[in-house]
Amino acid sequence: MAENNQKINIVLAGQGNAGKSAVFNYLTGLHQHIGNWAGKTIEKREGTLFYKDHTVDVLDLPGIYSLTTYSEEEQISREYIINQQPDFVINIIDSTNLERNLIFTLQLLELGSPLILALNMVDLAKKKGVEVNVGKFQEKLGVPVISTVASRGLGMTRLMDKVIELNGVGKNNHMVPEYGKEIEGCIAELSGLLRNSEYRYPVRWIAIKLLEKDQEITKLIEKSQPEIIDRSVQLTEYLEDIHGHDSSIVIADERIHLVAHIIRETVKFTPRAILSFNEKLDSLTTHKFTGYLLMTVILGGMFLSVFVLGNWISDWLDGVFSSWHSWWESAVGTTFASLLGWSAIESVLALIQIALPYILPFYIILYILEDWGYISRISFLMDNLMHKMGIHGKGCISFVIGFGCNVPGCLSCRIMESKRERFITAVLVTLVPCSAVSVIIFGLVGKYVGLLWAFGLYVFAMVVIFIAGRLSTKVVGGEPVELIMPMPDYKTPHMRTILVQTWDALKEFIYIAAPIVIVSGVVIQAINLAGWMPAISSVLSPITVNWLGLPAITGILLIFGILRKELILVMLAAFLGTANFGEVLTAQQMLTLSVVSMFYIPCVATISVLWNEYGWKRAMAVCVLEILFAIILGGIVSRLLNFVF
Ligand SMILES: Nc1nc2c(ncn2[C@@H]2O[C@H](COP(=O)(O)OP(=O)(O)OP(=O)(O)O)[C@@H](O)[C@H]2O)c(=O)[nH]1
Ligand SMILES: [Mg+2]
Repeated sequence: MAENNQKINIVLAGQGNAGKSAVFNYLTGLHQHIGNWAGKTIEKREGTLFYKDHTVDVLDLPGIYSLTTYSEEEQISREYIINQQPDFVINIIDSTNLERNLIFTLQLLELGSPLILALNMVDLAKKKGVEVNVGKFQEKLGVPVISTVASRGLGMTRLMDKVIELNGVGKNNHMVPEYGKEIEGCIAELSGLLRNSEYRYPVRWIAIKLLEKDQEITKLIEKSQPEIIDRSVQLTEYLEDIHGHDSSIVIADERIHLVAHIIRETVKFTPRAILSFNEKLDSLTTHKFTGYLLMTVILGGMFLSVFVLGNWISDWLDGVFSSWHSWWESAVGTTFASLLGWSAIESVLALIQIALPYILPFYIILYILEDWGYISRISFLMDNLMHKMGIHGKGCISFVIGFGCNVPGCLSCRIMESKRERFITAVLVTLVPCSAVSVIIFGLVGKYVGLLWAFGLYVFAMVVIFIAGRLSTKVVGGEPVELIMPMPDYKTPHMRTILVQTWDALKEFIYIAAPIVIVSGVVIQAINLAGWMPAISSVLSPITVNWLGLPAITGILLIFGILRKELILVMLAAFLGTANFGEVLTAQQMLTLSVVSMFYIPCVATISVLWNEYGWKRAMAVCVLEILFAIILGGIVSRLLNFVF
């Protein structure tokens, strides 16, 4: 066991997308989600590393992606830093974006945190012609600076060596950001008034926050020393009179100047006459004509490759598994127990044969697009359309993530600025066809009705989401918050990151889906063998058979589908003993079943996220509305299809 004095706590903090989770993953061997857009890390996550006789607890914080003083994420970081008093705060900085990143560094310096800077992404900075003089930089800020390339683990050993070298040495003599004369005068006066009080925060920092009109700090001081607030109000008015702006803007401006000054003294820019490949790509992919064209090609290509690859793997597996049933029967016989046993096996085989082949390529391609930086471009291109739905363009990021799985899709809505937009976006995300629904669309409609019909279903889902967005904005009211969205540079996708993340997604799929599938398969078979199936099916048949025109068995499948939507198809195959759905469903039924599966209810995992984030009343309201909507829509679609087939 490590001794107490060998335990070190470090916190990784920094702007969104700076590479905190990449550092965290490298140090701890854990797998926090990584991607090239700001706002991936939702909850703080802890991990431990053993290094040179030290136990180092590492904490990955959500990124800061707004420069306003009131951003929730900045509060999470500062609360954590002040309350937990970590031994070191490692400020991860994106070197390609120093202006933006250093503003947060100044705030950390003001907070008096024991700071070490990791100048990350120096590989990309170099390509952009940005070269930081690390020695000068270190001197200027008065804190140790290590250059790193977190995605490849470069500089991580030096970072940890620095932590260990400085452990117990005491605070370093860091720079105190200095503002203009008037502001310093105000800070000095407030600091004087605060001098004898006992707050957890440094006095100078509180003074600055009061001048910035930070709501939380103002409330805190108002409770015990309201006279200080009276004075700070006078001082902010005085600053606003001189500068003609809100005092928080005056201070933000000064920070920007300070950062510009630091950069001027420590960074060498070598302008390049020729645009890099990524820069050219950036203008092409965000152009008002080529941008949309490329988006259609990229997303179309994505779905096409998932379909082609998925079909190919699925057919190949079909051949592999085809003789297993007869083996089983000849080996174990056809007793009640053996039939149930086969149901369990059959369910898993169906899962592997029907779901996995589509989910695997889907995630690989999604993670490539994510790590490359394309997802932010999609939301940039879709910004106008998203505004028409009453939400900010970055909501589109949640939609794209939702294509993988609605759970992280709904969680990522936290990047939305207002509660109103958060909720609307989350509800709309539940309508996005996730990879489980895609299994149904590809494996059923794509394979047996035609690829164009499958594409049509995606377009149909988009139209439904758009209309639902417009309606919910009308119901909830309000306007989207105007906010500039950070657009990360393109990065060469990192293959290891992509494979590790795909494996994580698959692992979760296997660990969670497999047990559910086995239990559901056995239960359905037991119900069937007991002869109860007709009774249960007939309860639901007014909806399934009469209204939707589906076989009666789909009723029970739709109920089990709430657990996981791919179950609808997997259980159907297991129950029928064939994955050749063409024999048992008509094209019209396949399309109707897909439409209903797409919208009829979020799966339990998504419901629990909605419940957690927005309360049970809203979660239940969403479920009930979606069930009604899907049933009504399914019946209409089924009738309309009468004219086609
Ligand atoms: N080229 C290069 N890419 C990097 C480096 N560090 C991280 N990345 C990539 O940068 C992107 C962002 O990395 P993350 O670790 O997810 O960033 P984060 O700070 O945790 O982001 P949030 O959780 O959203 O705040 C990912 O695509 C990484 O693969 C680096 O040093 N060089
Ligand atoms: Mg992160």
